[in-house]
Amino acid sequence: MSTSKLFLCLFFQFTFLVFVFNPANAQGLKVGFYAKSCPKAEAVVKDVIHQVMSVAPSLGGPLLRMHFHDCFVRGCDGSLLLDSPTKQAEKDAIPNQTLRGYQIIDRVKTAVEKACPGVVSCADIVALVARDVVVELRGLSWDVETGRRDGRISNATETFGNLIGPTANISTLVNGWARKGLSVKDLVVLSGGHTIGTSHCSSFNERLYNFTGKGDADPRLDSEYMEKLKLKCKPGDQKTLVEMDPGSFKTVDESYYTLVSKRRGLFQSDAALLENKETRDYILSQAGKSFGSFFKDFGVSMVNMGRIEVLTGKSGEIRKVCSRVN
Ligand code: HEM
Ligand SMILES: *[C@@H]1O[C@H](CO)[C@@H](O)[C@H](O)[C@H]1NC(C)=O
Ligand SMILES: *[C@@H]1O[C@H](CO)[C@@H](O)[C@H](O)[C@H]1NC(C)=O
Ligand SMILES: *[C@@H]1O[C@H](CO)[C@@H](O)[C@H](O)[C@H]1NC(C)=O
Ligand SMILES: CC(=O)N[C@H]1CO[C@H](CO)[C@@H](O)[C@@H]1O
Repeated sequence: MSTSKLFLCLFFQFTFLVFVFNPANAQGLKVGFYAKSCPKAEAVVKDVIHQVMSVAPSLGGPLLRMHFHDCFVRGCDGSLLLDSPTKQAEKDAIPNQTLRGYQIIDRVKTAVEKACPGVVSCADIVALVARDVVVELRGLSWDVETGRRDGRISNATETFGNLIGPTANISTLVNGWARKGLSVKDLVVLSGGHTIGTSHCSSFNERLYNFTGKGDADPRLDSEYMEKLKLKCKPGDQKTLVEMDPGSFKTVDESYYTLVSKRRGLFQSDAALLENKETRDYILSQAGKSFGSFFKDFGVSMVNMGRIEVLTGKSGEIRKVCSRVN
């Protein structure tokens, strides 16, 4: 074999290997996207989140939820983080009024910018932060795909119809998730995010006091649990916070499924998961199991969610400051 032939052969073998083993997915994301351009990126994020969570673990809930709200409106492009002088950005829309923790994302961004200016997107920071808070709250880690770029548009109106509210029934939930390329399994697994965090009474008050507009209660809610909730949430209460997974709202565990199986899910959208065979079977399979598949499933579904309508390659930009476009 001549040298040139040998080279050609090696070249083909090499391209073949790259082709087969390049871990980039169809959307252009891959695990370790910053390995060369900013090798410290993930460690810096983890470090800041570790510090934050050691003093304020209750920020875990809103920081996990942030990735969900970002991804469902205009894809995981950091558009949720943009400020609007006229209050018409995603973060100004009603479902976002209960979000918080933007200052933590800014803090992470500042630290990352210090290590490698202009390299790491805000959209990726939100995805990495979601993983790191779950790990801090004793969940299982997963590899986060990175390479997202930041969008330049944020529009409050787009929040409606894309983000599904807590009164949604099972068909609205399944269809809404399918529109984002997510499966019924992703729906039931990611609803398990409600194993941490708190909710305002206003997000479920009608289930206690005015379910069909006739001063009645939601019959799907366990009556003993309802009485407990009524002690905390008075009619019309907009402000009080309740733990979504009482007793372990700062721990990622399977108890969300135990609660839902006992008709103690907080939202109608949680209760609705008992009304579809696949979601119901999953709930029953995890309820009461301290080492069920949920822990691993969660990472898999988070990766799926993190792929929604992403901007990669030359689209979008790498924002310098997460709350405004460059
Ligand atoms: C299935 C559709 C979903 C609906 C209808 C829904 C709805 C809600 C609502 C109404 C709240 C309470 C907000 C408040 O009153 O303060 C909440 C909180 C929360 N949600 Fe969801 N959610 C859904 C899916 C998800 C997903 C996919 C995740 C993440 C994987 C998630 C994570 C959270 C977390 C962590 C909180 C607590 C936030 C805090 O502590 O401030 N949710 N959700
Ligand atoms: C925001 O989105 C709505 C609904 O898609 C659209 O009608 C409106 O023109 C958009 N606003 C801006 C400022 O782009
Ligand atoms: C679910 O809710 C949607 C929207 O509110 C409604 O159009 C639909 O009829 C409901 N489906 C069921 C099965 O109740
Ligand atoms: C219950 O809902 C109905 C219909 O939406 C409304 O007219 C009524 O004022 C509500 N009652 C209370 C106590 O909020
Ligand atoms: C956290 C945050 O930015 N919340 C905003 C949500 O939207 C309302 C208005 O619609 C703002 O007042 C909040 O500041």
